[in-house]
Amino acid sequence: MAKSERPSGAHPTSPRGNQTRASEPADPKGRVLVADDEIALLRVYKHALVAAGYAVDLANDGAQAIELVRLTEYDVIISDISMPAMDGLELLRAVRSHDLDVPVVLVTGDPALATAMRALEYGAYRYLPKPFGLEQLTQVIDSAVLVGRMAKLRRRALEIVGDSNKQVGDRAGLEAAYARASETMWMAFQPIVRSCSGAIYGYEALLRSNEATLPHPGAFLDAAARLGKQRALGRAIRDAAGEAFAAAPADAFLFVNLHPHDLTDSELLSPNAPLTKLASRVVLEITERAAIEDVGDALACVAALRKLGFRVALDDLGAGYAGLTAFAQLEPEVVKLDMSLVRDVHLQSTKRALIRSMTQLCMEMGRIVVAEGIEKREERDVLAEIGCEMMQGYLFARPGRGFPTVQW
Ligand code: G
Ligand code: MN
Repeated sequence: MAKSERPSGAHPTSPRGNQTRASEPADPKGRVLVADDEIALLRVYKHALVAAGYAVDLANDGAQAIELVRLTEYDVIISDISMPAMDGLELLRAVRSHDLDVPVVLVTGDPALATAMRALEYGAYRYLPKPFGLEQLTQVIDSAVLVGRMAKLRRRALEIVGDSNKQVGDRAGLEAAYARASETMWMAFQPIVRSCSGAIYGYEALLRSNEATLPHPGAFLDAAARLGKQRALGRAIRDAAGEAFAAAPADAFLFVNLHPHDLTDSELLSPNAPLTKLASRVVLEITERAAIEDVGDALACVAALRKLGFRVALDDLGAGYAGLTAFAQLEPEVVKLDMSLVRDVHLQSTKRALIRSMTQLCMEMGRIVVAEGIEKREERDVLAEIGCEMMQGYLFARPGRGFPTVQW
């Protein structure tokens, strides 16, 4: 149902009653929802806002407010901070799971710096300590309406231009999006094949979710980092990958991406973790994009992982800024060449020469080379001729549910 089609029974009866529609301006400047547990105050707000040209809905607690937000698109929401059952900050968070942009103005009779800061951190548009003049209120609402409209336009522009990293506005919106992403998270698997035969060597587990505002794993992981939930997400990924892999072909390896951050999580070494139980079949990918030097005892941790039976791959080689320190320190059993190196390798002789040298060096050191992101037959043929042992990319199979079959 479209938000503007409100069923007639949906309005709370008290305190708004049936006179609401009658006293609304004919062509309102916008629609405002006011939530406050003091009914007398609600009437005052309403009177002032209707006089200023707004259509106004009232709610005398958070639950009623959320009910209305579900059915109606508001231009601004005003809420008292202290209300029984659901306070203004909780209301703000609940609002963000329905509307990422609507400005929320929080008012309070008990201004405390800590609450004010939390209100702003969670994306309240303004924090108004009582008492304030009605003129001040209408000024704040006038500007909030414009800001809210701008936010909606900006989101539409982002959808067109496609910078999907920046779609979730404030912290409350980010939390709501992150919660939805976590609920719908699943692991895709992409085959890694042997260059000589196309036989399966292993599968890389790749994070996926059905949350539209965090449309790729990078956005999901960034959201976790911004919310301080990196460690929890890392665990969820490893557990989900380990559990899903129970259904994989018997002799395949499982490749799992780790953030250097995950190396400091004691759970990583837990004998009871689903992944630890599979350790001898697991290759942990550590990216060259993030600086491993920043993680205090990363090397001790990698040594402990090897004791448990894990192998290590250096991921995204060629895409990092970090020189070869990670390569030297990690002593990876597997090296994954970044797709930026692989792309058009048949057309660019410098790339070809570089990959040839890297591959030869790896072979001399007994490391396995996986070329990532292969999309074209010409790339595959050149890489096979150079001697890359393993390959991965859309040309063979896209990441997908279960264990996708290979086109060879
Ligand atoms: O950083 P890492 O190498 O783990 O990232 C792998 C990412 O690359 C995944 O998100 C996966 O979906 C994507 N990917 C895998 N194969 C291809 C490919 O052939 N082309 C492109 N463009 N992306 C790929
Ligand atoms: Mn990877």
